[in-house]
Amino acid sequence: MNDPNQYAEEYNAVEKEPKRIRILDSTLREGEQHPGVSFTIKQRIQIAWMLDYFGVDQIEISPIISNDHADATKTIIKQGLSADIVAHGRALKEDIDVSLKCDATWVAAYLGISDIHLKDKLRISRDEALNRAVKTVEYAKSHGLKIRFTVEDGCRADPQFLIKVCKAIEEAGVDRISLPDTVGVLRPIGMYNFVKRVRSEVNVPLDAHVHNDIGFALANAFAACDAGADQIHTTIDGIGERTGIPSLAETAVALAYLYKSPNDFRLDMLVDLSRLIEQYTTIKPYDSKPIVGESAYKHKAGTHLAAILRNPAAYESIPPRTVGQTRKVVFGELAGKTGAEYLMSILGLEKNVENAKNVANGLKNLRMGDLIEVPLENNVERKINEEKMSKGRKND
Ligand code: HCA
Ligand code: CU
Repeated sequence: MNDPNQYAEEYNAVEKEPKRIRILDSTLREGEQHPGVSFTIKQRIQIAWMLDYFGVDQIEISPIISNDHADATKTIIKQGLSADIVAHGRALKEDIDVSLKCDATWVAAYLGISDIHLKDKLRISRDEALNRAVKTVEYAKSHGLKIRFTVEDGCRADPQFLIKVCKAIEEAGVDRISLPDTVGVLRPIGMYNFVKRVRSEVNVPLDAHVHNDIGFALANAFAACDAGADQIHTTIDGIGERTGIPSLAETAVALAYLYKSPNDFRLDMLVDLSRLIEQYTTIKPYDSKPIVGESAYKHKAGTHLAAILRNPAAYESIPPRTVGQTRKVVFGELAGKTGAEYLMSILGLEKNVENAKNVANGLKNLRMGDLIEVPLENNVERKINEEKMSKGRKND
């Protein structure tokens, strides 16, 4: 049999050479903007270590929030991790100075450029904003820093002004530009057009920072990459302001499996990373959350059970172990005869078609939903497969 995903992969393979998309993880900055989330210095350091070991390209943290944050930033920078540590702040000299005090080599500065941000938040004119953006980049460059500039709320800004700002900061030597959908109002093709517009006018590498207010964050991040961005902002479990941004797990798995981006991520850490954040925030990812949710690898319907007992790929896109998950079989009212047989084999009961039918009926009549959950490990899987093969397919 062919690779079960072969034809699907042919639909996905739109580019000749997959390009490498980078990840900036902002759990320590955007993530801390999620209601109820505040890490201790120690936790921030541990999260940074784990993110670095996982293999993200950049880790963002905001030293300007408090002395604690500055301490954490300084300590993390001292560790000499492989990932760049990006110190995030407003487009102000004083914020760059805080980052310099932390010995940052990479900084990010953000400035709202939409009319609503200029008028009702910053109370400055377009010219003042343009000037502030250029001055901030020049200031950072004069201190030997690498700087990313975020044109906050950029997709709601007058496109001509957006391009004017991007060109001016490129001229001033900016190293990256972050193009955000700050309030989550773009559909994927809209994000594509937004990024394409900037891409056609400047050569600076582009980041995609997209909010999930309507649930389009992940799709928009990848639409941005199709239009020329080469770095996606994520947080562990997608936590962030309001409904957050793309989750690290979903982004990294999509990059590896759907986009074939040549990264070197330790995907099997994804569940542990999620559990760590759950422990530090007490926010449990919802049950059906992709990759890390409790139900992401549970199989319940009898027809599904019957198929995955023969070949899990029938109902799984990627094997659970690759992301640090465990496959589970749920025995409930839907388990059917195959499920009942499997349950009996686990309990050490002799195989018997009549009894299996009775057990299946019993499960049905109990009507208690998910009665029992059992991890279906690979060795069990192998045993079942061997058994099946030796007996032929007479029960199919
Ligand atoms: C913020 C705004 C920001 C910045 C994004 C970025 C946004 O909360 O400070 O710096 O890339 O969503 O626009 O998170
Ligand atoms: Cu944001």
